[in-house]
Amino acid sequence: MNLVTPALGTLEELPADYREAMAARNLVPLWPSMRAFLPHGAPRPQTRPALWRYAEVRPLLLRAGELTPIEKAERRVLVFANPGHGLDGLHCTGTIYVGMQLILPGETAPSHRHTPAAVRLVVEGEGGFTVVNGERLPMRRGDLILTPALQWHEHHHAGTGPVVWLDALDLPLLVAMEASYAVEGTRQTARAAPDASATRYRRAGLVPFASLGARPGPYPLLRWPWEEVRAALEALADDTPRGAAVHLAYVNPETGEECLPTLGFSALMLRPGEELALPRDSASAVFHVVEGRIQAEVAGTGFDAEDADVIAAPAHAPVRLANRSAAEPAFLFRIDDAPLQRRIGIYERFGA
Ligand code: GTQ
Repeated sequence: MNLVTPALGTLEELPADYREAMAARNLVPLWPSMRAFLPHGAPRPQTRPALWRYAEVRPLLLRAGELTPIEKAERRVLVFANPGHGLDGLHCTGTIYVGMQLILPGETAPSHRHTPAAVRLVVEGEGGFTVVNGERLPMRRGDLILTPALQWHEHHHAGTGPVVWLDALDLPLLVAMEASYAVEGTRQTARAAPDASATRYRRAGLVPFASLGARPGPYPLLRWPWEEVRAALEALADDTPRGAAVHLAYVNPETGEECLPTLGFSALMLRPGEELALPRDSASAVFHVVEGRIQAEVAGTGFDAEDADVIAAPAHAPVRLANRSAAEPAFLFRIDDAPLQRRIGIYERFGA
């Protein structure tokens, strides 16, 4: 059935005295804004398909290292501002904040905690590490590191040369909730032990025996080393027909659910020359090339991307990916807001 709804009344067609009487009492008629707030059929995202090239970001980030000492920055980050949202709102998509952070040898980004949750994906450099609630988490290229909501975290650099990583936070969401704030802390004492990815959660399918009786806190694992993720993708590729997605989700090893309640993380492998249409869904997403050269088409806009580039995809946008190399695999990291959408009951996956 095709419903035909009439055009709705506008503000202009209302008498001026009536509009003024409303405005003076902090009242606004709904109907002139009805369609903007509840568009028919599908959302109308402000977020635009967009690409940030690491080759362009890197020199500007390194220059920030010369211009702004860490004490003057606290976090030395260049934020990827989606052009559909303007430069001030710090949106990469409607819900996802993304930036790239630089730390130089000997520097410390001091301890703090905040209501937005964060994830890091290491882009380059050796010797960086993050401490989360006393756990020392080495930062090697491609590693994923969580700093969940309200967990103390600080970043250090004990090596040489710049260390750069991608930050993704659910910040726009917390800002919309008027719930975003941070607390400063003192330097944490980091335990010398290896992190849980090398000890309690060394292997998928095995958890500490004691977990069966009483589960540990909500964030038992905070670091996923890239070498493990890459090897898992390659093994999965051997058992996946070409054209079907080689796609792994990062999950909480105790619950099997997404790592964070708001944002989801996953890694994709494209075999040489492979093309893939991702199932279209209601989530917004950000793609980061970990390795390789890809062609992406987001809601009809094409991008050529390579190592460390970032692409924003609005909610509901169809995404196609292709590996531009006929010889080498390509690896992508995806951040999406599907976990939040699932929790509030609005996540949808659409047919081709
Ligand atoms: O490293 O704690 O990109 O607090 C933005 C806010 C990174 C961080 C960001 C932050 C951090």
